Amino acid sequence: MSDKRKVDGKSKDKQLDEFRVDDKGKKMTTNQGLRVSEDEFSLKAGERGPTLMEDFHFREKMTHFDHERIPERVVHARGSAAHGEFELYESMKPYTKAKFLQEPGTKTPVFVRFSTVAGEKGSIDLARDVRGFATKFYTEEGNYDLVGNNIPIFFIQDANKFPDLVHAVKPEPHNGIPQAASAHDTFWDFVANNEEIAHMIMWHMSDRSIPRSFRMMEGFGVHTFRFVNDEGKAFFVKFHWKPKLGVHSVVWDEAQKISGKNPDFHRLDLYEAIENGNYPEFEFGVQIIDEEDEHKMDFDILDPTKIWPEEDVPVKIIGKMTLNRNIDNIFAETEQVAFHPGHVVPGIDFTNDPLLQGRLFSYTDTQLIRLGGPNFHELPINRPVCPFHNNQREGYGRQTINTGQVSYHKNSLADNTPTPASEEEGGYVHYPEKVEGRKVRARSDSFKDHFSQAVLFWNSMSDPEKEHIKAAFSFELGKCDSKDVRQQVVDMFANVNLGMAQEIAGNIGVKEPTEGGSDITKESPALSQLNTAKTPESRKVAVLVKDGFNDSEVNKAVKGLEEKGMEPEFVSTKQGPVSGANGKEVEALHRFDTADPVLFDAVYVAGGAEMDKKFMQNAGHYVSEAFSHFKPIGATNEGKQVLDDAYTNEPGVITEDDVNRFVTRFADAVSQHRFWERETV
Ligand code: HDE
Repeated sequence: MSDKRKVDGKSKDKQLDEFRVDDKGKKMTTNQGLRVSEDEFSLKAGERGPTLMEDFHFREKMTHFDHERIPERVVHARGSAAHGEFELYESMKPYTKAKFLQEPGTKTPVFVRFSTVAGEKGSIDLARDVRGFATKFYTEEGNYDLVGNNIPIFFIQDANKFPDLVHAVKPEPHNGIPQAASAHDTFWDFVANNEEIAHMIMWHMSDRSIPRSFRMMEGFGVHTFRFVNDEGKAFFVKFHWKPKLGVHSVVWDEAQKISGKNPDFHRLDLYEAIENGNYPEFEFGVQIIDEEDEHKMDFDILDPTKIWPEEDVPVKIIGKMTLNRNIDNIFAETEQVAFHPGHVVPGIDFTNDPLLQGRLFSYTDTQLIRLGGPNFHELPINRPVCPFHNNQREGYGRQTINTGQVSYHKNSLADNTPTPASEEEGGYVHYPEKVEGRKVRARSDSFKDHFSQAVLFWNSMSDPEKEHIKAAFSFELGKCDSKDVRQQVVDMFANVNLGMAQEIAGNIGVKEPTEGGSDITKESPALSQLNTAKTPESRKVAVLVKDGFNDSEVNKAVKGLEEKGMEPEFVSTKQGPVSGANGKEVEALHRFDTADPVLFDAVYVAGGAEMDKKFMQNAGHYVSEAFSHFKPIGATNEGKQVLDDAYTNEPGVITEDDVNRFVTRFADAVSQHRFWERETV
């Protein structure tokens, strides 16, 4: 086995190949390889008699089934994953000796698992929640895991509080309600009693927590880490993933409807994008602060509730990750993958962020219960692509057959092997940071400012984003039974913005706070999603079509949309062929009732001469729903009859008979993502 493991760093796929099994066309056997003659009926004493203990096939099959479940992750249980590769643009040699960050052009295989946090494994994708963004780099020096989120900060400052936070957000223990939702008393009670959470809650109430797609969200390492170069010099570093498609979100009403219409919306979006060759791409960025400048910011850089504003510390883009292969098996890969912030390589090190320090314990601990023992590194998805040798032995499910008599160090019988490697030979040496202090259970004074960056975040939002934040607070608190909790939260957030808190108070039936506000005026434009990348690529367009449609024009329009990178899909009253006026057919992939406007980015009403009442009603619903979610709407030919006067001249509504002009204008509208102007209309 050790030889087979010696594949180079680019061959994770080849390595996984050794474990892939295609059962199609094969004879059925037991797990012992014995051919099975009958798989429908158990072995009985007489056709109507009892089943016999002797039936080893039944026993094996049923036992395996009975043991199919493993404990789901205590957080981030709901996940969707893909394979890909990371390519370095720019050498990081001046800052880190990590081998995969030295030579521009170096490619490293990766496996990425996206997740929600609070919901159980089978819960909805569109919950208002933080998204996990965990990346395993299979480097030549061992696996490096960047276990991040789509929000750059965290709820708490010290790992000791993590179980409390998670207990508060999970379904309440007395009745198990609500699933995958923070809109309930215990979560907001925790918020009101833990002010360090203020900044994170602003992000949680923003559009960031209802992403349009995993492909359209940023990723962040959250903590401050260390880069260490080959001269032993260290730098503070924060990690970023920037999606090439920009950062985009859905609206809350839409999110709730998607949860019913397609609870697997994000999982399917990721899967389909990769199947269709729309490979998700994320650029990798680093923010670097010299060690000497550790105390130069107006906050403590070890505090995980703080960002380093990009305008103050620019994000240097150093590479790109492309997700280009779907998983083969969700259990073997997505479920069994084991991430750990402590999986590092030489040149990447930790800081004393007390949240990070606690995570360094928790992740291995959780894998032991989840994956049933200490050998989870041997599972195909977790194996490094470089060889691994040590004196660890035995344990549940051990696969490696270590040969030889010796399993200890130091030894003379095996000539002291396996031998620790020196730093020059690639041995990991912890950064020799000087630390001294008294043992205390305390929060550093430098961690006590909980509101400045919450204000910075609020100041940086555009008007529509501010409206969404107020609406989200009002929704979430509106679901809390305890008026006292609602009041406490509103009073707390008056520290961020008095007007915001007063408006929320007015919505949720509690007293308007009279004191609060902040004189901080600083903004960070990078925080607003309105300043993100915009493209029509890979956007899904519902093309509403009916028999008798203008086939030459509509086909040209649809082809034009495809050429601009969009994914048009025909929707009609019936699935199957729809005939154009000149006899050309298109295939309706969906009926109105098997799809829904919330599952598309835009609606194009092509219509047709044979539009009947059913078509008009359903198409009218598509248009009004898309309109109320601020989506682009287009209509040509007969389709224009579906759009009544209410839509004329509204932003993002395009009616146009010239096909070329229609395609250009519609593509531009789709790239805008949403027309928030309508919200204020
Ligand atoms: Fe996690 N976290 N976490 N977390 N976390 C887990 O590990 C934990 C934190 C994150 O797709 C668990 O394997 C503690 C921050 C992701 O498999 C567990 C603390 C960030 C994933 C755990 C944190 C994360 C996890 C559950 C506070 C962003 C999913 C199952 C100190 C930087 C990884 C597992 C995947 C999963 C513990 C806080 C991200 C229990 C104790 C901050 C993306 O070990």
